Amino acid sequence: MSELRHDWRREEIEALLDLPLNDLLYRAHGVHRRHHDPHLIQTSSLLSIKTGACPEDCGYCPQSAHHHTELARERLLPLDEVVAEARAARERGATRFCMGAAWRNPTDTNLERILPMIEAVKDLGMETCVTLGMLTADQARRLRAAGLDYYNHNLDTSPEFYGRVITTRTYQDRLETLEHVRAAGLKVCTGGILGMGESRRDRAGLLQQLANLPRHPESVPINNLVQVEGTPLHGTEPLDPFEFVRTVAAARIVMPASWVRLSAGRHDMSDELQALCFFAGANSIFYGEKLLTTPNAPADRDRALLERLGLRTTAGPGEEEAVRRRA
Ligand code: SAM
Ligand code: DTB
Ligand code: SF4
Repeated sequence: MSELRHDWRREEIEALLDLPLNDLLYRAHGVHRRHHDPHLIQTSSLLSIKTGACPEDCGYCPQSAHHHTELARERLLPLDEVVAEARAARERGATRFCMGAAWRNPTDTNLERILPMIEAVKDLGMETCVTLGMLTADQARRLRAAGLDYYNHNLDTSPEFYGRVITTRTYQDRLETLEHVRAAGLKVCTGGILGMGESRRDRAGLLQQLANLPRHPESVPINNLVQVEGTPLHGTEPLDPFEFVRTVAAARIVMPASWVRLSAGRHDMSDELQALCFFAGANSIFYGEKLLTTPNAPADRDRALLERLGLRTTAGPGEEEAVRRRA
């Protein structure tokens, strides 16, 4: 469809973010309805399969070995524990299971242990997603061969602001991992974090990078910074919630067919703010009591919220594909 563009100029996206809120919401919701069923929300559950002691220095992250947080580190979980968690998530109604590891990149030995996890979760009839850090082209192909559906690797912010948040790997490193993921035939999940002290121009820069990838990511997580004591970004001035909504709306406009996920930060968002984000085009959430290491919105609160808003969750990968085909 002609609305799918890959030549967004930063100024155009800034102009969207600058619109009066009602104009921006009206436009985003129109795009949303042309490409998606506006009553459907996709649900993913997260599990940290290897926690803490990460060599990277991401300023937002409680798992970095560079920061002094309360977090207890954990080795890679055994296969049976992972499968038990996936089964529990399926019983709660999640259709995708995302496994995250606090690595700079997996070694080939690490990867050998991840492949059976992917196969076992697939056998439960769930979609699979992993986020393991940087990947080589060959590692991406091996993950695909094991049946992996999605790889999550975030650009996090604009190229200019990036160096203020992370120094141990470059923006280009991240783009290269995304290329390997795409080339292997995996679906791409990539987005960013808002509320790190970045400017509106930085938020436009992040969206520009995402939308101008050779193909739009299938899934775009928009996280609101979860401030954890001991991390360098703890104490950052919180983002105006309307600025968060604006960014979700602009993401919907520049990536019309992607699933935009209202990701970290929902725990502290009001029901009304979340409803506004769904109107602006968010149609996916993390579901379950925990993100990787921090609390998520409780599942019963989410169920009640979706019901109050007349929203329903996707029944599984089949329905998500059908929706995508209509896009
Ligand atoms: N270590 C791997 C990596 O960074 O690629 C995978 C796990 S990492 C925790 C996955 C993503 O979680 C990060 O890219 C970041 O966008 C998000 N994240 C981490 N800490 C966060 C926080 N405190 N608030 C919001 N998002 C966060
Ligand atoms: C993403 O964009 N957000 C998720 C997932 N991808 C892996 C992670 C959020 C982590 C929030 C902080 C924590 O719980 O450790
Ligand atoms: Fe490590 Fe990922 Fe956290 Fe960065 S975001 S410190 S790479 S776990």
